[in-house]
Amino acid sequence: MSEYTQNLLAKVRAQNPNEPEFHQAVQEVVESLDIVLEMHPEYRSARILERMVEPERIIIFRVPWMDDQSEVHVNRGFRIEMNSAIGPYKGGLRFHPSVNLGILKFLAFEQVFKNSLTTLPMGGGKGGSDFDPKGKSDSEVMRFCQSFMTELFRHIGANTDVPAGDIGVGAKEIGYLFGQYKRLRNEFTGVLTGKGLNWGGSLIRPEATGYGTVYFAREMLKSKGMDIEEKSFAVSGFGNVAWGAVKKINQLGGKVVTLSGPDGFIYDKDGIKGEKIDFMLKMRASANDTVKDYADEFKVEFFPGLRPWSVKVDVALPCATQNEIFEDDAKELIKNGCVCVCEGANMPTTIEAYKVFTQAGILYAPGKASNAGGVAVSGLEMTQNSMRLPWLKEEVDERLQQIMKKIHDTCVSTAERFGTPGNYVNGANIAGFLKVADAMIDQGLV
Ligand code: NDP
Ligand code: 2IT
Repeated sequence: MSEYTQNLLAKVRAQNPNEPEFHQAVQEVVESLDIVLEMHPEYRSARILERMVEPERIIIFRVPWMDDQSEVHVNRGFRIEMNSAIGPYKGGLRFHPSVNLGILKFLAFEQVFKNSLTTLPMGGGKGGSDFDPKGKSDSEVMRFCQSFMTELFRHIGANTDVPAGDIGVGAKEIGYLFGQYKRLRNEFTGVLTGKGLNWGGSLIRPEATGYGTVYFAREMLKSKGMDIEEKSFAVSGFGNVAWGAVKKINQLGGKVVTLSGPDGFIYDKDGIKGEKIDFMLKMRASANDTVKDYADEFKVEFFPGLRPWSVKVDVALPCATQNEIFEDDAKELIKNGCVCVCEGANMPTTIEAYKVFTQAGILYAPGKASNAGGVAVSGLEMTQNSMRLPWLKEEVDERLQQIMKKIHDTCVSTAERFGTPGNYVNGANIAGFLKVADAMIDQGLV
């Protein structure tokens, strides 16, 4: 790392204490950018990076709500409006007890680069709450969402900031949030994406992140003369992203043998297919949050407290959460012959682990490139809302495939142009950066 980026990173650490995930996300990006800053000192003198690590605006608010026993609870709500150089802030909302400022800043920072890669006009943002949806009744979730939106509505809008789902926020929560926004503003606009299909949502949005990740993996494999057919996959998580990925892998002839949850992982040697994929939806909706339910239902092996990276597979798709592949996991995957790691989750691989992958020369794609299909179809949902015209499933899917291929090819060509062929991390970081940086320069001191 150059002295300039070392200093920048030291400053980020000092000014944002107790935010290790944010430091990690910034480090991964600035390590890739040294070469760009060397070739283009104008980015340095315009202090583009210094500006990009500082959110344009952070909103933190109180979310009081009442449970079914009339007990009052107070959670903390957040929205990080990170960068609007290329479009309105865009990014999901996460409801999970682990949510804090640092985690949402890392997610918002990643989102800026990801959204830039999609080729669509979207800035970057992220939000959420430390609310734990686990075990809550529908009416409790509704009251929480209404209270959350009662503050958030004044900060967002179809041309300002467009939230969507993430961990703990799916179609149900988006519905409650949208209903409250509509009441408060008295307008029906595309202020959220991931909406219900009969009230402005886009076909394929629920599947988009998982599908997109698999389309991306297909391109990676193709670049080495390989195919998804007959390949075995380890998938982690069992939420929205994992579900879409498992569906698409099956459609393309691959076999998924693992899923994981906070309680451990399951190994299904016959493959997760057919009704077993539908069971994933039931597990997610049950608010139980245990993947062991799958092992009980289909009589397969369950490994409590472990992650699925010790299983022998061709491809690994981490789809649960940040920092779930550590250095030892990475070594284990490579030892077992894994040829490709493609991230469905955001930053699931630690910096030490991703260095193991790049040194071993296997195919490795960072989430900001490979999981961009979710936000890309969110962007297409915004387009359809603006036109007031829904597209057919085939049309959305075709565009998603084109976008994922374009992101893949951009990563490859950019990595090559900057002297690190095959390095998708550099390709994604540099290509994502250049578009936003140039827009910031065009717009003056913003
Ligand atoms: P879901 O809430 O649908 O599922 C998340 C899954 O991961 C749940 O099973 C959850 O269980 C599990 N999980 C969370 N933390 C852990 C943990 N520490 N160990 C093991 N499992 C865990 O979320 P999504 O599928 O939407 O999101 C998954 C990942 O994909 C996240 O990193 C998200 O940021 C990313 N992503 C999501 C997109 C989307 O459109 N939804 C788009 C792009 C990326 P539990 O709740 O009990 O912890
Ligand atoms: O991490 C992500 O890209 C998302 N959670 C989806 C964001 C969106 O606006 O669809």
